Amino acid sequence: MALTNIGLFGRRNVGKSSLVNLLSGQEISIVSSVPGTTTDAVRKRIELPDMGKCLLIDTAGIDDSGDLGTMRVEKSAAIARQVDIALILFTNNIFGKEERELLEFFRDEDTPVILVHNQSDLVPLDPAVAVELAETYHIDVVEFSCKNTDIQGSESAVELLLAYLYKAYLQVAPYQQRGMFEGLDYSRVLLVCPIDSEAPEGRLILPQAMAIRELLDKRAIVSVVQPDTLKQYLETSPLPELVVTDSQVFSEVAAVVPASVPLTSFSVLMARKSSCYKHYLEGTPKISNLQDGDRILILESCTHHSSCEDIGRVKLPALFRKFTGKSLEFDVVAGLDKIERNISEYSMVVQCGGCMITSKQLHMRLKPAIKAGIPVANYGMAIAYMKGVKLSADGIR
Ligand SMILES: Nc1nc2c(ncn2[C@@H]2O[C@H](COP(=O)(O)OP(=O)(O)OP(=O)(O)O)[C@@H](O)[C@H]2O)c(=O)[nH]1
Ligand SMILES: [Mg+2]
Repeated sequence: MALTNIGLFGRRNVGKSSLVNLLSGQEISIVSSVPGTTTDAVRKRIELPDMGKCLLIDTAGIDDSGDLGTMRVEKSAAIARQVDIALILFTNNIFGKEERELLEFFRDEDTPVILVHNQSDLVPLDPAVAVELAETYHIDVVEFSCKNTDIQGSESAVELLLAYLYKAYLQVAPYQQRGMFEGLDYSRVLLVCPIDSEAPEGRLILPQAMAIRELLDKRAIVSVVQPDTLKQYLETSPLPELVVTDSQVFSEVAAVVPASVPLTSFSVLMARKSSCYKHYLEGTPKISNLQDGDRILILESCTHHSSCEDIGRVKLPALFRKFTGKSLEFDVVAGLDKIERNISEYSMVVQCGGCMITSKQLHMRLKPAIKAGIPVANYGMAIAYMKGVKLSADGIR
């Protein structure tokens, strides 16, 4: 199960850093009575009961002012977009404009929120405030104190908070990524990684590095070759149980690897990880139904990787046009940029591997298309389909 990102938000001095320290059992974040103590976000990996690995993200106050303060507020807003679960802390029964805007933002993003009235040892939660929030937003408030965690009587406030966190976690669990090789039990795997002019200097790209790491974790034996040494490898070494290739050389590799050996690509494995995989499986064959004048949206989630950029802007559109023989229009939207056109103007949406965004971000990105019944595909699956590589429901040839 992947890491669950839990963000703590609220005004300055409400006790965000104190709560991070309390949950992690360590003095991770600096706590002080000076408002604006936390400037840059502080991240701490912890294990929470039943939820496994979580990343706590302590943020700067949402009410900070001045030039630097505004930058901090913007930084907190950027983090708000990345979290799976949000805690909004408030004190003194003040749940004002900032908190309401934040709460509504999370609602729009389908991010579960837990409201925490902190410092309740100083000023207890006013039942009228709790009722108003319950009526307006259908949300409970946890009465909490970092200083006196027995505030809830027999049930400690920490236990109550953990119970709320677990409830929120169950809501986001369906988005959580699976491993690239989850459900695939191969102990000898060959990876085909082209090192061409588009490869980054001195390192492997993320899906390749992730695959190697995951296979090593599974105690599999991993071999790595370039496309031009693949033949030599197959002639001189025992046959691998699975071959994983870069999508761009899918057909070349498929021609050389014996039909008896299961074959897939890094981007298909990335697609398998995602909660959208079943939509990709359904959507990809719809490429064959595209008509002249159809418009296709390409969602490219990293902004810095030149080889992805080239695939999304040049290679994929060329492949679509060649395969369908139709005149098609393409829009590329990079990063988490806004999609300008109405989603209903598109006949298909093609998502990149999504290795640079969280599974929830990917899910949210594709949700409007899925809701509107527009076929969605992923780079690797679309490429395999158009290159004539037939994949099973498990993503394997
Ligand atoms: N009495 C009481 N004091 C608390 C509680 N939680 C935090 N504090 C105190 O409140 C002050 C602010 O706590 P922080 O954890 O630094 O607050 P913060 O929200 O991280 O503040 P910024 O980083 O400035 O945004 C510190 O003096 C804490 O010791 C609480 O539940 N009760
Ligand atoms: Mg702080």
